[in-house]
Amino acid sequence: PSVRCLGKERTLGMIKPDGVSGNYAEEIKRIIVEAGFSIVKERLTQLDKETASEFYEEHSLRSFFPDLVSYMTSGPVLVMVLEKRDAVTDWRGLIGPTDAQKAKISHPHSIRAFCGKDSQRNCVHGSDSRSSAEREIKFFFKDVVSDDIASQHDEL
Ligand code: RTP
Ligand code: MG
Repeated sequence: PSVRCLGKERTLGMIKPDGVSGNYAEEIKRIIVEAGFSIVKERLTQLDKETASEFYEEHSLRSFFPDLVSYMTSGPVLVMVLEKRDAVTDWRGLIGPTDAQKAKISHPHSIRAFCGKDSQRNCVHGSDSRSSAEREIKFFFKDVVSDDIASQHDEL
C-alpha cells in the first residue's frame, strides 16, 4: 500500500470554454503540476444547457444565470480531479478572484489574471468547499457519459 495519499484532498478543476478555445489548457495544466497538484482524472466534454444549469444550480436565481449557461455551453470544457494536501483552498488560491479584471490587479500571478477576460469569462472553475468538491467530482466522474469527446482516463 502506498503512503502517497496520506493527508491528500481532492477538488474539481475545470478549464471553461474560453480557456479551451483560447488554447490555454496545456499551459494551465503545467501551472497545476508545478503547484504540486496531481491531475488524477481529466475529461473533455461539451456541456448541454441542462447539465450546465444543474452544475451551477446554486446561481439559478441570479440575473447572470442565463448568460452563465450560454457561456458554459459555448464550447468544450476540460474537467479535472486535482489532488494535493489542502487541494480545495490551494486551487481556489491559484485561480484567483472571480472577476478576471480585478485578478489582474490584485492577484497578477493567478490563472484568471493570466487567461481570464472579465467577471464572467474567467477561464477556470474551482470547487469552493470540500462539500462542493465532493458533489462536483461525483457530478462529472461518477459515470462516463456517451457524449464524451475524449475518453475518461485514470493516471493512478
Ligand atoms: P466558479 O464557481 O466558476 O469557480 O466561479 P466563482 O466561485 O469564482 O464565482 P461564482 O460566484 O460561483 O460564479 C460562478 C460563475 O458565474 C459567472 N459570473 N458572472 N456577470 C457576472 O456578474 C457574473 N458573476 C459570476 C462567472 O463565470 C463565475 O465564475
Ligand atoms: Mg463558484
